[in-house]
Amino acid sequence: MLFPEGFFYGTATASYQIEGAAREDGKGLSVWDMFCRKGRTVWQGQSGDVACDHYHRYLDDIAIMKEIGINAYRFSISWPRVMPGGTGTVNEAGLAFYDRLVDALLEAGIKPFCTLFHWDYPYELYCRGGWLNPASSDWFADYARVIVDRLGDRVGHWMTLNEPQCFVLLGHQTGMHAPGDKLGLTEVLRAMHNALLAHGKAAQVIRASSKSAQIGAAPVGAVKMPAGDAPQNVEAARASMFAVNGQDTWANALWMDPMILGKYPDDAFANFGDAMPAIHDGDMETIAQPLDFFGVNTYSGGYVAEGVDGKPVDLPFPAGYPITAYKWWVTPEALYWGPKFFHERYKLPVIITENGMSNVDWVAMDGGVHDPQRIDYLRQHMLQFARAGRDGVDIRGYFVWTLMDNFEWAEGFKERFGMVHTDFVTQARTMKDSALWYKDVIATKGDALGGE
Ligand code: IFM
Repeated sequence: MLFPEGFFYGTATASYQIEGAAREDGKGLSVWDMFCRKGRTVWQGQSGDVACDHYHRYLDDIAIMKEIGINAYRFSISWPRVMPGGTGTVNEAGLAFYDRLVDALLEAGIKPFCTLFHWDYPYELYCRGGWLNPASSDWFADYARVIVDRLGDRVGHWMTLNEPQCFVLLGHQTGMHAPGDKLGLTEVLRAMHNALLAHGKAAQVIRASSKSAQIGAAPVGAVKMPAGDAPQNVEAARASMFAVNGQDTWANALWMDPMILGKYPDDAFANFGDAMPAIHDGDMETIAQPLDFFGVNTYSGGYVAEGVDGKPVDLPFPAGYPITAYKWWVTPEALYWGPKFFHERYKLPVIITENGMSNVDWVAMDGGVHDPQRIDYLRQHMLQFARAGRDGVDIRGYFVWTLMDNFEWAEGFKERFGMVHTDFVTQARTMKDSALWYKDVIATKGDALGGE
């Protein structure tokens, strides 16, 4: 068997990318609502106002998941839908939506994996300083408590933050994502520290409510792979994967070491100097709550070899190397080396909380949506993940990003990552060939993947 008994064959989505209903039932504004209105921030001026209209069509979407045979669904909660101002008043209508969603998932035999935060930050809190405000982690803990109190009797798997690297760095350093700020390093690292504190405090809230809850996060996993299996290149890739080079704020260890090992890496202090955030007594203990799994979103990796000076060097990709529609390198081995290195360092069971690709898909003359590249991409990545499992990595689940084509942030609806095609004019859903293929993979418990 390629995958262990009880393996989660899942798919993942995020609230702002699919729900729509941006102004309904008392929902508050998020930074993404505001960012999309700014103009020239998102491809073709698009927004998630309607997106996949999942808020109204969730039952149909769950029926599609059931048809595919998915046994776990990772979704996120829109914080301002539940708490329009970010703190204080709870919007019962918004909360009730997630109640219905969870009930319908369970009814369909699908385990709910709930992500507390996938980027749609309450605009009201942004106006109060957002992630730079020292109270921001407490705001998040209060919000987490509302969600856990309501859904904790039925949701067993939780992720605190989705890709904190993205919402902190793309949102506050490069300005490519909401809220669109371009702050200096000191402020950016302060936002990082507050987000990490938010993770820790939310994990405490979940644990206090249920000892058996399975808690993790879903950071970006930037994977380094050795060029060939030569031991010195494997060592170079391992070292590179956890190094903080120069001013690289994306470095894995900068985000993951605090969460799991309870400290920022030494090279972060050496490289960032006094831009590193003030660390108050107890902060690192708060951030490093015991976790039950290492969730990680991985799409691609880079090759590394040992250089002449013995240090790791990043290798360029050869001309014509495979890329996705989004122009991301196709490197299936990332799902072998990534889980292997993360498991060695953090010693937690690994769940791939996102993996997938954008493709140029449309409904063909025969009515189908033919996406052989996606099938091949998913197949190769799943096989590499299974290989990590054979090599001793405790692999627990794999979530395809994503169920259906949706709002791909600054790229609008241009990048189609779904296994299900969405017609954004009619909201018609069409299962792509990859959905039918995944159905087969799940029904055969991975056997349909064949060999490497
Ligand atoms: O669509 C995003 C998702 O929201 C976070 N991870 C990467 C995906 C593809 O870009």
